Amino acid sequence: MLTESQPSQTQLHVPADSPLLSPNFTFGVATASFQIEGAASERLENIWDRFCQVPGAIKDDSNGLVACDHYHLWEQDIELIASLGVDAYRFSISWPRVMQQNGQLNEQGIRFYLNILERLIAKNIKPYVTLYHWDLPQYLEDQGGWLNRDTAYQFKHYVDLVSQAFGDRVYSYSTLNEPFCSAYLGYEIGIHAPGLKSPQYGKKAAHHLLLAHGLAMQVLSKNSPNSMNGIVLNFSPCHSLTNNPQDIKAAQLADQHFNQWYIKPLIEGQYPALIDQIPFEHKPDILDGDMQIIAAAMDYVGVNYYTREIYQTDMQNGFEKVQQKNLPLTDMGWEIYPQGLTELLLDLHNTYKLPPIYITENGAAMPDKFIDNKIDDQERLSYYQTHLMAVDSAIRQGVNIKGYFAWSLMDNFEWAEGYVKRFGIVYVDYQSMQRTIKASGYAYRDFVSNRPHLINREVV
Ligand code: IFM
Repeated sequence: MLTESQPSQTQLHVPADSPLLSPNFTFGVATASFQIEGAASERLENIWDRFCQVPGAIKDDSNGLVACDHYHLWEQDIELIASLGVDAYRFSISWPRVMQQNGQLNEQGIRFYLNILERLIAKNIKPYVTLYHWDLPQYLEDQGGWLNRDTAYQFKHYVDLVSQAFGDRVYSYSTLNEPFCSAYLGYEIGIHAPGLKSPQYGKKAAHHLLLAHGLAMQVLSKNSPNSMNGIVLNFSPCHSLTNNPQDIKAAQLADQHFNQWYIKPLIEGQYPALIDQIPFEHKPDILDGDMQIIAAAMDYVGVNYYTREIYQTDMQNGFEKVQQKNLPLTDMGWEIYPQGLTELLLDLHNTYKLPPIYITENGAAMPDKFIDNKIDDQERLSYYQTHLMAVDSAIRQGVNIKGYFAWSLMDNFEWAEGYVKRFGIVYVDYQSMQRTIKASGYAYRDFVSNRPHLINREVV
């Protein structure tokens, strides 16, 4: 199922003294359950199954019923990961696959993940497990989803059972992936599942997600004290279109809403000052003790970075996103802006007392061309090159960054964009399910496999 022809390629490279070459720096690849697994009939319905049925919700009218069929092809996919020579694999657990509606474990679902964990460990690949990457069981959405405080406690229960079942097999747990996307895209502007649209919903859903994170951290510190436990957040630096003070203020406001709203409560136990400015109906329902739960100590923070955003002032909302012309863009229409990653990491480092950082996602969708059994994706390769150098630069300036994960291992279901946008360093033919390593995948493999400590180990 894996085509072997290797295209001519540019290599990834960093200076010989780069901190990225340290034996303690982890390189990995990442995926998420709904985006790759398929086998929807073997689990409970989730909010994305339902959302995919809404006409027009998904650009190509597709769904996750089969996806990359990883549920059946997991063994060859782990071979593929091993062939890339990476240290770690970040993947997510499908809550509706491992739990039944009666609150008990689904043993078949647990077995699926135990097999994966055990095979990864046997191959010396560290499992980085995400506990929630957006696929909420639909029956919980029917009870209010993340607008219902009880969902946070349901999450705690699921994490309790799953972490006991996984024992000591997991190297790192992340409670949530990108709560901003779940809350804002899912409940405020409705372009992600469950597709609700109200300015009153976003921050209420976000609070329950953050509470769920804090409750899960309590469980993990009990059930899995030896794993590294934390959360994964996405950030886009917010720049102002002009130096005009109103545009600068607009960019700062957007930053409070989209970035600081998530990291500040986690690290400092309080929301940004913006909370005093938003209308009462938009405010989250914060109960006594919530902020202490949310601010549980973490072993690391995962940072997902793709692009920056540019804002100008807007009379109605205070800020408005601007799409500038003639900027280099990925296939998602996102600006390629590697210096934004260094800037973001330095800002986080200078603003907060953070635990170590992992870059848990970084990568690009590009219009891949499959020619002569090869995908010569030089633009993606160049994206990785410049972003790796951005990480190198941040570490040299004092930021404690411990690892980097390419998003994604393979092309997959890109949410509202369906299967049209391809983020993989491995190409997936959705008819045959054949996987083909792209030029970027070969370059990533060569880069991680040729790190000095690995070469020296072979010589010895
Ligand atoms: O595909 C997604 C992933 O699920 C979460 N972070 C962003 C990626 C690209 O949009």
